[in-house]
Amino acid sequence: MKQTLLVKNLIMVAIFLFAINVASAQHEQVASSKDEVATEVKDSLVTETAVVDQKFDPTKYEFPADELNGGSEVATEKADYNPNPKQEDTASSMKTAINWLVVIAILILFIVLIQLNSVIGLLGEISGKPAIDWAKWNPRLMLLFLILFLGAGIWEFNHDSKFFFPQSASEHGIKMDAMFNLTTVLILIVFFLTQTALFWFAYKYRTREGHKAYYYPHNDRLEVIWTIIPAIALAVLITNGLKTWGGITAAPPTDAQNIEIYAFQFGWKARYAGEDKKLGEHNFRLISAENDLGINWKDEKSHDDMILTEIHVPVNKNVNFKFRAKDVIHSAYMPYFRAQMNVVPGVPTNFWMKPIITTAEMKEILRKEGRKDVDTWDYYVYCNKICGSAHYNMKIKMVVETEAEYNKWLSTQKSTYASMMGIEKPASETPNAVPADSAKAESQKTAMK
Ligand SMILES: [Cu+2]
Repeated sequence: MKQTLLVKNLIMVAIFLFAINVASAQHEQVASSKDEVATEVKDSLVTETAVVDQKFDPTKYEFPADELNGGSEVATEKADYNPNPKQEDTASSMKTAINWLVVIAILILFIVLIQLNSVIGLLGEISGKPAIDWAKWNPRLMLLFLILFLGAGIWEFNHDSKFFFPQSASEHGIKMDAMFNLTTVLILIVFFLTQTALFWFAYKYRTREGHKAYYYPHNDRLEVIWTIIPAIALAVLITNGLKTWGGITAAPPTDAQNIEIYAFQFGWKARYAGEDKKLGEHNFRLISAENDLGINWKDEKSHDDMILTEIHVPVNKNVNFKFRAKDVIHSAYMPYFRAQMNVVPGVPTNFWMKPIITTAEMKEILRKEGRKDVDTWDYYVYCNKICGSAHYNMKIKMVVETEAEYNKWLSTQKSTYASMMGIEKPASETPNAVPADSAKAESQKTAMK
C-alpha cells in the first residue's frame, strides 16, 4: 500500500518537473525570438513613419505593384515576420542540460525526503512513541508561517509601491483613484484580520493534554453581523463605482473638443476638425493605400480636417475622443488619465475627459518622484488589445499643454486636403475638387462593380 503511494507520488512529481522544464525552455525561446522580431518590426515601422511624414504629392506618387493589387503595408509586414527564427546555439543547449540536471536533483531530493519520512516512522514504531511530535510542531509552524507570510506581504507592498501610478492627470481619474484606494484599504484590513485570526487560532487551540474542544456550532447574532457588514460595504463600493462610471461614460459636454483617434495595425492617427469645428464624413469603402482613414474628400467639411501623427490637447478643457478602427479590435489605453476604450472596426466608440496636468507639469512630478527617464518621458496612448505582431509598439504621443500653446500648435497644422492638393488653404468655392487618390479609389470601386 505504502509502496504504490510512493510510486504514484514519484510519477506526479516527475510529470510536474517535466512540465516546468519544458515551459521554461519554451519561455526562453519565445523571449529571444521576440527580441529578433522586435528589431525587425521596429525597422519596418521606422520606414513606414518616414513615408507618412513626407508631404504627399498625388501628381508624383507612383503606386507599388502590390498596393494596386489590393495588398497593403500590413501584408508586407506580415510577410517579413518570421515566427520561428532558427537559433540553436551552444548557450541554449547548455541551459537545457542544466535544466535537466536540476530536474534530476529535485527528483532525488524528493526520494530522499520520502525515505527519511519512513525512517522517522520506523524509529517511532521501535521506540513506542512518535519521533516527531507533530501535535506540538504544527501549531508552532502555523505561527511562524503567519509572521513570515504577513511580513513578506508588508515588505512586498512597500518595495513595489514605486510601480504604482503617479497622481492622476485627468479629473475623473482622481475619483477612480479614490475608489481604488478605498477598496484596497478595506480589503487589506479584512485580509490582515482574517488571516491573523486563522493562524493564531490554529496555534491557540492546539491539541494539548487535558484540553477538550468546546462544541459551538451556531450563533444567530454572529451570522447576522458577518452578513450585514459585508453587504453594506459592498453596496457602498458598488454604488460609488456605478456613480463614477455613469459620469465617465455619459454623453460628452457640448463644449468638448472632438478629436478622432484612428487605430490600425500598428499605429494611431488623430484627425482634428478645422475652423468649421466639424469632421468630414468617412466611409470604409473609401479606404485605400493613400486614403487610409477612408475620408470622403467630396464632403466639404473634410477640407479643413487635419490628419496628424501626434495628439495635442489643452489642459483643463474637456476633450472627446471619437475612436475608429481600420482592421481589428484595438484598445486606446491612457494609463496616466486612467482611461481605456475599445476601438472596434464598424462600431464607433468615444471617451471624454478633462486633462488637468500638462506634460511639463507631469515631468516635474515624476522628477520629484525620482524617475530617471523624465527627459524622454511623454504621455502616450497605447494599444491594450493583443492585436498582432507589433501590438507592443503601437502608441501615439499625446501632448497636454496650456491653451495658448495648444492654439499656437493648432494654427501651424495644415489641412490634409490642402497639402494633398498643393494649395495654401482649402477654398470653399471648389467643393467638388477631389484629390487624385480619392478619385482613383472611386474609379477602382466602379471597376470592381
Ligand atoms: Cu492594437
